Amino acid sequence: MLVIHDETHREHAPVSEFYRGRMTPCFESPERCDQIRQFLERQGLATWVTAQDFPSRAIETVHCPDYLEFLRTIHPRWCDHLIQLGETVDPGQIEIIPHTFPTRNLRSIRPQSIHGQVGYYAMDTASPITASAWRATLAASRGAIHAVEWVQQQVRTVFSLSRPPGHHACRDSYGGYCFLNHAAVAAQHWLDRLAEQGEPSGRVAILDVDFHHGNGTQQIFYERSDVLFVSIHADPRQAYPYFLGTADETGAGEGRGANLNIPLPIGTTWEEYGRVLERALQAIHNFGPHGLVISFGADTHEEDPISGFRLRTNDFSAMGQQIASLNLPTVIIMEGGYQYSILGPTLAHFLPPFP
Ligand code: OKP
Ligand code: ZN
Repeated sequence: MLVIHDETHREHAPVSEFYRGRMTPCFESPERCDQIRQFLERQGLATWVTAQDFPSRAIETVHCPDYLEFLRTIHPRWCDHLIQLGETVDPGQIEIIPHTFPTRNLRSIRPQSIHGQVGYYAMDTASPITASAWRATLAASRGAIHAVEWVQQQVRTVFSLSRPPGHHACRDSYGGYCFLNHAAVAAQHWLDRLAEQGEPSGRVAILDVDFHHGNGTQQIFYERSDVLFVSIHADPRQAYPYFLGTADETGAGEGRGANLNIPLPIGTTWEEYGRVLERALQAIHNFGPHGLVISFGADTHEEDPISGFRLRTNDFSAMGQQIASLNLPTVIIMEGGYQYSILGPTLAHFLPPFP
């Protein structure tokens, strides 16, 4: 398996997140990628490639300019603000967490205050912005773009091993540890390349098998017919992101019918999961896409500390086999998975069925 990986992610190492009413160690840490990298290396399962910079407009297409400007500049501006207040600041130690949000009884007024700006673009308090969050996130999106470049060559499947994850990031909001939506960037870049190659009516399917609903990916493509979004995830009545991901969200406008949510109850095992995966794959097959992007989360594993499905390590072989039988050029993007010890073995079961 060709695996794209860039060490830049290590610089983004949030110390704590606001969770269950207190500051707790951040689940989304560099150790996640390190574990997978070491395991795949030891098993001889990966050919490593460093993410390179390709000319692409995909990030600017799926995200809003003001949001990108915010992500790029907020950390230094926040530090300057603290310095002006007379504080001694070590930027490497500063993690930004919002506290006030424009919820439905307020208005989304363009904020002037730096606190207002953070709340304006955030969806939760569990996604600290570190000094290197932007650099790491950008490297991860670069990996997704580079992965598409490879599947445009002779390579059938490419895995972009990156963090922070991306599927909760919307056109102009961040949350769930996600800042840029790498799966959306990959799909967009793929369509752009198809258009360049004389295929203006290209289609890409995104299959999201992370435990959490990929609300960002859904939002970005909700009104578009060129990207099918299919997600199997924990019922939002029971799990994050709580406010999106029900089965009746099927797309709007041009995108009507191009969004498929399959929510499952906490406690779901492979028996049921495998059945609904068949349904998901049938929908993708019917869509007839040129390529497939997988948002892969290892947090459906029974040992994940913040999730609630009951998949076992072996089940990921079956999952890989089922998806690989679609026989499509495939880009796999790393999303969640927080039980560090099972991440390597889980990927080592999921990846090999792909050609
Ligand atoms: C990111 B990805 C609620 C705590 C909030 C957010 C989880 C983000 C998961 N239980 N934590 O989809 O794995
Ligand atoms: Zn997740």
